[in-house]
Amino acid sequence: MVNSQLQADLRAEAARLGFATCGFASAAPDPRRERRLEEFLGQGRHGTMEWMETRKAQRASPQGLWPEARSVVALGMSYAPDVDPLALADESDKARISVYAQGRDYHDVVKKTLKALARWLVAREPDSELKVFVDTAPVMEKPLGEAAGIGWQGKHTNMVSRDHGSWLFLGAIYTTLEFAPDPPGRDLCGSCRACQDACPTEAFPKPYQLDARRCISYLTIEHKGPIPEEFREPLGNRIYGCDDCLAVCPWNKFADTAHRHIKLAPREELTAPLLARFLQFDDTEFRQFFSGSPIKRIGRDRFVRNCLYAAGNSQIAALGALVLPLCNDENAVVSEAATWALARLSASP
Ligand code: B12
Ligand code: SF4
Ligand code: SF4
Repeated sequence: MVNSQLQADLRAEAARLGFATCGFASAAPDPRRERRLEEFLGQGRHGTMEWMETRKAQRASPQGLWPEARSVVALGMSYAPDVDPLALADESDKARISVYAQGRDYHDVVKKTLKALARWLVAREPDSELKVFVDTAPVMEKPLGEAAGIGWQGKHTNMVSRDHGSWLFLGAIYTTLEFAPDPPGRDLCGSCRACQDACPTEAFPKPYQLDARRCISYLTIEHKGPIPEEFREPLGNRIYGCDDCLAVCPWNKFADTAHRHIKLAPREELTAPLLARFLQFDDTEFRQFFSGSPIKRIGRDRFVRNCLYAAGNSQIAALGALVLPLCNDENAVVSEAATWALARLSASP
């Protein structure tokens, strides 16, 4: 077992680098975690995210990915918003972008900070080995974060921290060092069901379980073709991701921007952008505008598709003039979305 001074120093270094929270867990397999992943995939709840299935064995446990791993250092970085993310819900001329995507790409910020922490650890323990992860690797960051005591997986399935609410990006370091595990996070949801009631698409078949195929985050970011008709109206003006189940969580009253990482502040022009502007984006403008943003990953066509559904929901007849030319867009998904939006705008009062 590693000496406790190193563990305390690592926590202090993580805080110094800007992580809001840090905890330790064993890298050994956890049968319950494996079974739940199995169930999620078995029920097809991952939709078209086939990458979750292909590397199931590696995702299920740290040692499935890297047999030499002995401990996990779980880290959370705050991106607490300045304003209520639900504030724009009724402003249909504006496009709602989820808080996590209003600033710089968090993958870059978290990865860079994880690497700095990793360098520090290797300098202290030169014989140890480690690997750093954020989001894209086959790593179950939420259950590992819970095991490491940085919070618990709430009924909306995201990690909630007593001190920072749900506005935390997660990252992990797998290491060959044997750290003493922290006590796991305790579930403090109690009888609350605010997130379950807030979901506009009924994406929770049960508390603590999400059917990604119904989630607006999946539909607007991961789903490539036309979004099924039943979900288009519930999208409202959300054009990239969704925050509703997070935003209503009472534990977010403990989240404050003082703990937000300095590089995760929102870009002013993404906090309440005009839908009309985005409807006019061609590929070049899209790439330029979203350079360094996670939104760039979905490409212009999927982005404009989402904006067209929002236009169709807006009841702003004047947007028809911007939607009309998109009915002949080269991309079939865009042109179909434009035709749908135009029909809705013509029928609106
Ligand atoms: C795939 C994915 C998605 C998918 C599926 C989400 C999901 N819930 O699985 C989609 C595209 C929908 C998505 C959306 C979002 N995501 Co996402 N996503 C991921 C990713 C890449 C993998 C998650 C995963 O493994 N899912 C598989 C399922 C099986 O795992 P699970 O959610 O942990 O499910 C557990 C529960 O269901 C539980 N369970 C089942 N039954 C029961 C019963 C009881 C009683 C209990 C207690 C538990 C329980 O067991 C399961 C296994 O542990 C992670 C990054 C990573 N590598 O971990 C980011 C990640 C989870 N996403 C993140 C974020 C920020 C979001 C969004 C908020 C973005 C947005 N604003 O639009 C939304 C939130 C939607 C929501 N309510 O979950 C953050 C979450 C941070 C946090 N504080 O938790 C992560 C960790 C990325 C990061 N590095 O920060 N995401
Ligand atoms: S992110 Fe939105 S659509 Fe997805 S589960 Fe939460 S409230 Fe429902
Ligand atoms: S809104 Fe309520 S039920 Fe949902 S995660 Fe937060 S405390 Fe738990």
